[in-house]
Amino acid sequence: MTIRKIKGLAIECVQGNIVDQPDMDAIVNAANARLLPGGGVAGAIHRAAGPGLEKECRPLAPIHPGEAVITGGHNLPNRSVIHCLGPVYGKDEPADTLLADCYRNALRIAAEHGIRSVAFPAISTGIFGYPVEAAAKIALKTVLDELPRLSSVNHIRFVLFSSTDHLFYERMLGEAKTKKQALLIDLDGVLYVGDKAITGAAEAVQWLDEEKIPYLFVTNTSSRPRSALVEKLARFGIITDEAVIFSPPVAASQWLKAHAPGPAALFVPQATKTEFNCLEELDPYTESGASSVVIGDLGESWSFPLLNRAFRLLMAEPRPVLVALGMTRYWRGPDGFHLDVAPFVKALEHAADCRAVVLGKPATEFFEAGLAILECPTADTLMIGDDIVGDVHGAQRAGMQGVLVRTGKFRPQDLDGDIKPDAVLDSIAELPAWWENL
Ligand code: AR6
Repeated sequence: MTIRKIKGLAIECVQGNIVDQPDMDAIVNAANARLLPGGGVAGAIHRAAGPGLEKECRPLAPIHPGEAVITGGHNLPNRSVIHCLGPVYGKDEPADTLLADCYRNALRIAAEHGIRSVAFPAISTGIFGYPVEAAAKIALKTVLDELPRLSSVNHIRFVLFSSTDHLFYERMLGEAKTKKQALLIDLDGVLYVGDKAITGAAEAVQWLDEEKIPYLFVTNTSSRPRSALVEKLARFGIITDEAVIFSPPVAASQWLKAHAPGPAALFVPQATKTEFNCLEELDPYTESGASSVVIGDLGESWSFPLLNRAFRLLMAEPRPVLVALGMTRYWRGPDGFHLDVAPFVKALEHAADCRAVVLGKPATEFFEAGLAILECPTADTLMIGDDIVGDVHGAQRAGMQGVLVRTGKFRPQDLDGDIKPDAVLDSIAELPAWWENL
């Protein structure tokens, strides 16, 4: 059995009987024009549903090739039956359009009725004589073309009677969708710079929502909690939710709970501490007894005594683990470049002779944790960011594609180095047009 997840829709094919799909809301009937019991699929469905189905069908008939109507499931385990009349091959023309109409109309009726899962037989490929390979390609293409309009429908199953047909569907489904299917999106520098939105960013995110393309905002920001980022994005017309934002504090608090329970010495801004609520915080004045020393972006709050306290904690026995909330070297604000987390972590690693666990970009583990939330295979995901190292190279090392935008911290010389982005866009506003041509 092959299941593909494409833009939030699960598409699968199974070998079996259409009347034996109890987990599906609706099954599709390869009907005849009068919606009567017949051979093949129609015969099986009417037999399993009982005479009530034929009675309900009577006033709905006749239907024409390409049309679809819906009835209840009667004695079937399914809520509904959608009846389609496929074209008779060599007679009803244009056969390909009429067959596509069957799938399109069935899916539109399903969406109108709030149906979530639909099982299709290979319409027209039995008594009506349509070559199964050509029919299969039309079926899959039509389903994919309908994706943006599927609303409630999130699961489609092709049910094939014969093993040969099933094998062909398996292969076709396996080869489908060469496009990338999901996105990780950096925030700062991609959607906004400082307090200024990037032109077209809100529209690009809205387009992702409309197209149902799964995405996760992946930021190395450790200077503010997700709640503040949600508010900030809302000011730019981007309505989102904390669950769609993945940041080093979130990854770090999960990791510390599992790997270094005990008092955490938090070198993060006060506002970000809420993300670590599940951990015990070490008293801010002690210089020993930490299980972990967590370094975030303290910006101008860094001072020698503060950095030195982190160093002393790291030197105390038993030695705590040093955790870096990302390894971003610098960021660009409206007034110019600012040191980020990495330089301070490097200083502490050097002085205390230890290696930090990096829970943020460009660490592969961080990208992988984000991908796990998206439930999308690595190879099907791309990362879009303004940092050639943290975003593009980090994503490429984790097995994704990395797309660079010429906004935020981008500098033309970024393109002269060894790291080659998979694509370079002037800004995220170009994303929809670029994606369509993938
Ligand atoms: N479950 C899944 N697939 C099936 C089943 C089943 N129970 N039975 C057959 N198939 P067909 P059509 C496969 O002939 O070509 C009827 O008599 C079958 O192997 O049911 O659209 C109607 O009354 C084939 O691959 O549908 C119409 O007059 C595919 O399903 C006419 O046949 C479709 O076969 C419709 O012809």
